Amino acid sequence: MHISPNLRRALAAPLLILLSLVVLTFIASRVVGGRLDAWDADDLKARAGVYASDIASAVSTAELQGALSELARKEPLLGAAICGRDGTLRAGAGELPEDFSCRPERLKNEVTVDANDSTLVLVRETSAVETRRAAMSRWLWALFGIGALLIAGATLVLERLIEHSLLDDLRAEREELALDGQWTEARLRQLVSAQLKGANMTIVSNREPYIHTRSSQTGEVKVQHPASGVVTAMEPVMRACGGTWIAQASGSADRETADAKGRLRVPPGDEAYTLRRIWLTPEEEAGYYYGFSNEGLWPLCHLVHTRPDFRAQDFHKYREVNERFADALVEEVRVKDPVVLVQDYHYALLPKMITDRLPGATVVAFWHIPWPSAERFGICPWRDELLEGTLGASIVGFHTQQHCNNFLEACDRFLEARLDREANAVVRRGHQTLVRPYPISVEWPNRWAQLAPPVDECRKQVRAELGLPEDTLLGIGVDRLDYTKGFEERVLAVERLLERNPGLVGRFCFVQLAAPTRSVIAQYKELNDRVEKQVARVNERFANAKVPPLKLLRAHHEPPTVFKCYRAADVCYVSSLHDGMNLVAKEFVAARDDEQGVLVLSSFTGAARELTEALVVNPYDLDEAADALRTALEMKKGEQKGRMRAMRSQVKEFNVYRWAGRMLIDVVRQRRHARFRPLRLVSQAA
Ligand code: ADQ
Repeated sequence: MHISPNLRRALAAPLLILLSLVVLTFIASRVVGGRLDAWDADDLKARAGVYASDIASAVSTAELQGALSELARKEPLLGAAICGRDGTLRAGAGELPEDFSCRPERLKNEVTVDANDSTLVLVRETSAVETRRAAMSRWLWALFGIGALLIAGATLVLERLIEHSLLDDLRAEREELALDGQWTEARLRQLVSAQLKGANMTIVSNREPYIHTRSSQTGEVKVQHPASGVVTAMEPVMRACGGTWIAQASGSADRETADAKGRLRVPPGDEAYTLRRIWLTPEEEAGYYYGFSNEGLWPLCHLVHTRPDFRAQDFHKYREVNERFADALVEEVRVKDPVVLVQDYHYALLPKMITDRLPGATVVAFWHIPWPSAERFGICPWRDELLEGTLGASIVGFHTQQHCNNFLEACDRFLEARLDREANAVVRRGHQTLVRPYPISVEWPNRWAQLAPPVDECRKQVRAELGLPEDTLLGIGVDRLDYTKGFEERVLAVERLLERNPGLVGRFCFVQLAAPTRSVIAQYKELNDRVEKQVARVNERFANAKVPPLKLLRAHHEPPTVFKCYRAADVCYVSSLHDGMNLVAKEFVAARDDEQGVLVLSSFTGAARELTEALVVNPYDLDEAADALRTALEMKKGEQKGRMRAMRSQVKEFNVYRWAGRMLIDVVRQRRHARFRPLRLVSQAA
């Protein structure tokens, strides 16, 4: 008969218990039987003591015989005898066995009592004792048998229960740490509460998620959502996970809406986490933010032919501000081993500063912009310090594998560090940093898309608000006014489109929402002027009273307006010259639940690797870009639907919850490894 290993394992414990109880019962019946016998003999001996004195006082043989007969009659005896010290039989009564002898070596099983110069010998009737002994044995076997069965059964059940609950735990953990399936806000929240409970999730970023501003006209305080990819991605994650977000204060009413420490609960009206604001002095902001971050690191990391400016005083301010954020973080976290998500290039030094202060912290440093090649990175005078600071993290994340490779290459080239190519990690002074690609995304389902009016209404409203006829073909661009976003190339592509397709003049308008950004930096001011002039020139060249070729709306727009524009457009053009991911492309896809609209996407964005159904172009190649715009405007509805549907399923599956989930699963694993580090066995010298 074949018995499966599982069944064999399950039966082993109960069988062992059964076997042990059989042995125990056998020993118990022997011991208890012996004891019963001894008690019986002792009892008889005690009672015989009374007769022994009569026997001792008997003077005649008849008296002796009479006393013995009396004894044999009253007690359960076969017979009784009086033996002399010399081993002779002096008198006997009852039915003494034939082979009875008074010799002391033969008196083993009989009960003997001293009676003066003789010994009273009692030969017991053993059948009653035997019967009692057998009954006792039966009871014992029955009792132990029932007990054994009960214990074995209970063990079996208990074993199963424990196994099931362990399996359930393991299954739950495996499910929580698995990536497949749809990621939602609830699933992310569940992961955090089950695996990172009490880990005090804290985010540090430059941009704050909610800016309070007081209107100079009405005096009213308004909440603004900043135009920032970092905020777009991190805000839904924080809403799901809770915790604290530490960021630079930036609004005119920020101080009055926070407590004395700069804390407030957000989102307003639907409070889910704490925002801790930090106010920087104008000198700090000039050196850390405008100087080193945006005139040094930003152009260093983007291949856009803008020369980085490195000034020592800026770097010192950058270091000081990183220290200030590290101090604030220590103030905010209440545990020794928090999980800290450090966002972007403004805080390259922060991971090490945090782990110096809180060695138990798990720091993830996510770099939202590209990481340049080692050659390019090497021109930064503080490259070693930046790398060392970043390597204070347990995990360093980028959008693409290429950026990871560039980072690993820089560590290899500029630091004394070991690259673990198999684990994709850098090991320096015993500290391991994993380097991983985590392509960022947008929330799905997207709340702004859900709140927006139906597409037809959006089309009508936007055209009416822009003063355009209802049948105008509409192109849309949504960006911060940054030189990495390819504004000039976009305007030139529209110009080339109209040049090559004169029939579109008066029918097509490209609307650009451009949020002013970093306008104190010279290159940004110059870009602003150049774009303005170019737009004016193209509008003049293809002048049309009803439909100008370009509309530049230079302002920050709140998400409902941005999403209305996405839904109203026929084509969205993302022309970044170099971009980590570019969330505008993914937002456009998320906004189009009507499965219409075409995305023309620069191949120099991280998004182009995922959204392969977009019309992917080189934005420097104006002919290619113009052709793609024309193809988009002429594309049949069926093809639009096919492409949009494929992109929507990609963004739905790889949404921002999955992005955060992947990162946090790696955090859970890292923390587990840190807790159970392999033991280093050192051979002891004799
Ligand atoms: P950004 O450079 O800010 O992000 P992006 O990813 O496109 O670029 O995100 C921009 C966000 O700002 C979007 O949510 C968009 O809707 C919003 N926005 C843009 N213009 C706006 C306007 N005029 N008014 C209002 N809102 C506007 C950085 C990196 C990117 C990376 C993200 C996230 O540069 O490469 O994708 O972080 O990691």
